[in-house]
Amino acid sequence: MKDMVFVKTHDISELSEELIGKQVVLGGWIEDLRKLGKMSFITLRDISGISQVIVKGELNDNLGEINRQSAVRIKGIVQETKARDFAFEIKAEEIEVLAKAIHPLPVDPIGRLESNIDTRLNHRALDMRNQKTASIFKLRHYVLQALRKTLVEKKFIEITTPKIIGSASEGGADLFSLDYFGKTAYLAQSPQLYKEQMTIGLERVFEISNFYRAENSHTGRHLTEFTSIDIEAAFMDYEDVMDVLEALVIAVYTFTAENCKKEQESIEHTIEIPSAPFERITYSQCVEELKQAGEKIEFGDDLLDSHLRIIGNNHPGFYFLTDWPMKLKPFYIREKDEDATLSRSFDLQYGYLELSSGGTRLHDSELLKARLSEQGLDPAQFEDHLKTFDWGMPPHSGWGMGLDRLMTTLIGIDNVREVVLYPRDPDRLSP
Ligand code: AMO
Repeated sequence: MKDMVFVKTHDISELSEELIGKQVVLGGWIEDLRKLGKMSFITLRDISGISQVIVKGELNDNLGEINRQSAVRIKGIVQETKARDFAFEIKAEEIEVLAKAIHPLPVDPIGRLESNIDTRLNHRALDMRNQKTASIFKLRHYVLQALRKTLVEKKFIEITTPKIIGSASEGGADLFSLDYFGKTAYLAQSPQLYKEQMTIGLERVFEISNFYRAENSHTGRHLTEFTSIDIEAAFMDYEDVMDVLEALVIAVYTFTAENCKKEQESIEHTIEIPSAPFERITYSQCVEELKQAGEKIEFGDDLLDSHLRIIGNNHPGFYFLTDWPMKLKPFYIREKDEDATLSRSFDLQYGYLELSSGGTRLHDSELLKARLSEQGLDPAQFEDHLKTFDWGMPPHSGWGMGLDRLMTTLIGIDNVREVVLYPRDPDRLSP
């Protein structure tokens, strides 16, 4: 027979008119408990909502002390309520404490006592009982759904590439290394080489996975482990994959704006659907704007955070920054036919924040070998990758977008740690 502690007949959100007078068994956590002499009022929460439970008579006399946030199972009859905050209430018949919560808890899940982000991250599982935090992760779940649905509709095939690799995918810097049975292995920085290879058979692929960067950055937008959404598509140029990216961002915003009303209320932020097309500004235009703003910058210089803040102020919201100088781009990016100093590449920006970068790739193995050498990389290290270019490599393009960063734009906050369950940064390796 099934152990009764696992039996729950309804989620709180499933309580309805039809259930009035009927018995239900609910399971959840005690958010509030008020004893008023002959009667007690319990506020019970589960993932779907909250309900009021009335405890009377002998059950009330024997109720004893139950700490708030203890896990309980409550059997009772559904009835109408006069309480303003609830649609129904439960007249309790049985209350079973399944697991006690200590008092006081290290963070207050109701959020009445605010905790700083480090304290919340140190007790992340408990933080998830805070409705604001839970709503952020429900939104992340809906974002993932919208991403997958939209990419599948555009005929992209989902792949999973290795995270333990034998040589760098993005060049030498920022690699975590590990001992792999006496050899040195690395944690993948991106699926770059694998996703490109997959275009020779699957044409259009995408991956949503965690990747690793040994960057000693202490900002609100850098993590050492981040979630990346990557695509790669045969027979598409960079402008085509920019269109895919723009449509995807709009799909994510539209889906969550329309389907996540409760979550938006809970985080006190309204999702505004951006309008398309996103502005497209070239790197050269950017340099001109910066010069006009009095910055000392020349063509070929990388854009610093301070530069991007100026450009972001001039162009709030989403915009593409295109046609970067070749010398600022990784080895796999192709140059423009009409000007070899420029690349077929782009970043998607949200104000000062870089959300994505991508471009058209070199698909000729000789050119790719030459490029690797030019950038001081050893083609021998890329032998496994280079040989696939002799098997009928189609012209192709793609991009990678940081999911964590995208989430921050969606919910209007500026620290990626808020949208990652257990963030990893140079100072944080646990929990
Ligand atoms: P890039 O290195 O620009 O490009 O990374 C793509 C996007 O990934 C996110 N990102 C990060 N997010 C949080 N913390 C980090 N440390 C971090 N590093 C990167 C950013 C960034 O825009 N292979 C190419 C993409 C491609 O051309 O397909 C690449 O990895 O949002």
